[in-house]
Amino acid sequence: MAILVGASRSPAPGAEAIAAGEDRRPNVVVLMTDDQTVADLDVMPHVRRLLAAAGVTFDRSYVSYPLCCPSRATYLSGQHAHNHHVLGLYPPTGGYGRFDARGSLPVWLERAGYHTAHIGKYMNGYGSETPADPPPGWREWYGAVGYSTYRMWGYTLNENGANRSYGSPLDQDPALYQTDVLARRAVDVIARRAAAKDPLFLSVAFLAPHHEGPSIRRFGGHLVRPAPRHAGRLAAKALSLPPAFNEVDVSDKPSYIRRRPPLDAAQIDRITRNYHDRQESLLAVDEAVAEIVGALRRAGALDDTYVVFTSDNGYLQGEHRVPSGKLLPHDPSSRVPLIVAGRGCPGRPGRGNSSGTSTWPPPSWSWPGPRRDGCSTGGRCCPSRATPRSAPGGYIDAPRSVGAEQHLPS
Ligand SMILES: [Ca+2]
Ligand SMILES: [Ca+2]
Repeated sequence: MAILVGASRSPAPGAEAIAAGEDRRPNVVVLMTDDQTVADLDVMPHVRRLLAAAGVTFDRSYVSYPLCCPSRATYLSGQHAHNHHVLGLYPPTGGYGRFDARGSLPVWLERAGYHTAHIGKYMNGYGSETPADPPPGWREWYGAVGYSTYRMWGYTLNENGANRSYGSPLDQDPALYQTDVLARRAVDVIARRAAAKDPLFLSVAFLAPHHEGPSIRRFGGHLVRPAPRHAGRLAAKALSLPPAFNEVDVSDKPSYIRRRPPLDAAQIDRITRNYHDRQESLLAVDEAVAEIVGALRRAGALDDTYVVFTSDNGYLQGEHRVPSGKLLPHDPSSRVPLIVAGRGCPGRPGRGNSSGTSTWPPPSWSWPGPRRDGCSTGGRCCPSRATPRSAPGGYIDAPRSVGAEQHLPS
């Protein structure tokens, strides 16, 4: 990331230029999906054409803790979980209430003069275990509230301090599909702010392809509902079968993999149906990306904007005999898409490594202004208060001890 921004043709302006009213710092738009794998990009032609082909694709981007809340806390703090202390999804060891948002990315960027806006999912427990108040640092806030986050219809957004509900869970009004509503809000923010004097930091967090809540799944029999216009679109698609799928020889794996029997036909059938649901839900995200890039272009701001596309964690779908889930350190769980498009990024399939959300914020964002408080992921300035056990035999016990046991793969 540092190389990309540093490669910009236009040098970052100095403090003198900003003081003189000539702020040419770039906009940054981060588009984050939830539980998306790298392989899922094959159903996202707009992402591939508008972002990957115009930017750099990091093909080995791994998150350090592949679970929503700890990974998003890392994205917002630049710290590993043993430093930001969000060790799971729920109190007392995890959740939004555990996160010290006073020292986080939007705070640093706002302090540096950025117009900051967040749309969509934030961190688990926001608005359920804590009040639904706009967190520090966000000048515009449209955060998904509590468990309603996990409904494509019938969800609530806290809009700059006031809760607003969209539809009802089982009434699938095409106009109120969550992904589309988030995209329209993003387009609105871009139209108002992308060409403004202050640079824009826009964070858009989509629920797709994460599963919806259990009652929704029971009602319709789908893991996650696509936009009505995409229902059934991928029903005939063959399941992806990477070499790790239903791994034959697991003698090289830790005990929690070795003790799993091979997947049976019923499990593979369920994995296939879930695979179709997840990828169909991503079709609306792909269209949202086209809308967002189009809005930047219309605003005349595309050349002054870095667009980042990534996911908070990946997902297992039969790899290493695990039918579904994340949290484990293995590749499809910990590996995420990471694409950066913008000024100075080569318009060709790039290659690079990244440590995923823990690279945030990129060190080069220190052009005059944003300052991270505290330590970085690699620094030694913050002693660890809680070091998760990471020995192969003990790994599976660490999530249990921090309240994430319900997210262990099934
Ligand atoms: Ca996630
Ligand atoms: Ca093996």
